[in-house]
Amino acid sequence: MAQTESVVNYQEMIRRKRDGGQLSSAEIRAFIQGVTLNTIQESQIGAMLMAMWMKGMVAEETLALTKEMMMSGDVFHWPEEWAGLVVDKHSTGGVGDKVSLPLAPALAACGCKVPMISGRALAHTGGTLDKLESIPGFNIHQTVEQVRQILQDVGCCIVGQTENLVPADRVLYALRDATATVDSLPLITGSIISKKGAERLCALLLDVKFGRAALYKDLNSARTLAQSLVTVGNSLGMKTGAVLSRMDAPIGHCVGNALEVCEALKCLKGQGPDDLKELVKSLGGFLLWMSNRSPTPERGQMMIAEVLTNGAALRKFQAMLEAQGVSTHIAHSLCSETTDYSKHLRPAEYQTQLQVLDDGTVLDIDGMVIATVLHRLGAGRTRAGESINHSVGAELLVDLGQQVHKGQSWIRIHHDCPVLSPDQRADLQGSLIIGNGDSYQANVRVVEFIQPN
Ligand code: IUR
Repeated sequence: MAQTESVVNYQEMIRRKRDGGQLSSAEIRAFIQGVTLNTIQESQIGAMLMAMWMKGMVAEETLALTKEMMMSGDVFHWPEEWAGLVVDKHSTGGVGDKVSLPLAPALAACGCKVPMISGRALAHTGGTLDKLESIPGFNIHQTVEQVRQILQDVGCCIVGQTENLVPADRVLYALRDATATVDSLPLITGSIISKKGAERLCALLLDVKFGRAALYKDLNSARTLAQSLVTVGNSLGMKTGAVLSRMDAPIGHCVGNALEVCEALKCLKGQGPDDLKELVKSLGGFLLWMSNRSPTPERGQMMIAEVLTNGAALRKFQAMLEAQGVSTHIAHSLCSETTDYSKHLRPAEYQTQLQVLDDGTVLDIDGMVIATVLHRLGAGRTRAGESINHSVGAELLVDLGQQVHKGQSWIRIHHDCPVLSPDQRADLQGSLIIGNGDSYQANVRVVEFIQPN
């Protein structure tokens, strides 16, 4: 990338944004070029991020920011015969969210090409890449050429951001974290959509979570983010839609990297918890419809259900594991009906079960509390680059709405330290809400769909 102007007055640009002015597309280009080429001081980037956070950005500025970020490095190019087939989804992050693992191969089994570029765990949210790395040999690092070859041979891959894909985001994201400017609508939009734009997708579905264990706690603010993402995605030429989905209790029964891989494999074998299956079918159905593979979202859901039960999605997952470095023996064993997962995914040293303290109905399970305890036990990371323990996790032994009695085990914690502390036990017990069954209302996860415009 060549800088268009030799001298850029960043100070003046920061002052104008600080004072509530609007930046032109040329100024935003100069700012992103400075970030990418390292010709702007880090203090100036931090100041600009704070000005953007405080004053916000109008739609034209957000679009220009996203476009310039997308063009700051490599963009994928696909063979012409894949026109209309290349799809992906992005989730804003949740607890127990292993949807990508069954969804990518299910879409591939329905004829799509899915170049899924995923992220790592940060704070309480899990990361798809960390989950997959609990499988021995799985290599998230694939070059642009390797991604193309895997899509040709298998139809889906799940990889990390390649070195030169949206390099501006790498710099900005780290500085947003350091300057308390992560939660800015235009900056989140630029970060998420620039990476998806660089994948050159024909259709993109965003799973924007709201609730206790989500970035946005209420439906309205999640909807505002979803609308911003959908608008900018469509302006960049991708057919972009969004679902708003509830993120209070964990998705499925398992939280923690290796345990979530086991649960995803069960889903691919036509088993697994209903809420996970529903999410995979819903998101997949919308994507098949958006990419004209099915006449309606409902028909798309049926297609996804079919490949989850007839083994086609499981065979794609097995092929993807092998293409990304897992030995044929391990990939085959994990994907067989009678596998003992603990032979390949290291179990934690200890397991502790906690018991229900009262008779009643399970009204709620606070996913945020469970994630926070697991984080402290080593399942998550606080800073980028920290290592994590793939074996730490939790299995829920009860469902929402279930009638339970005092003394019944409701959660099994997998941990490598010998005992849970009294605080950890108390926090976990506090996350289980037992009450009168008459007040229980079953909540669907997906509450709204925002159509491509
Ligand atoms: N995921 C991203 O890719 N970018 C962001 O800014 C956030 C989540 I928040």
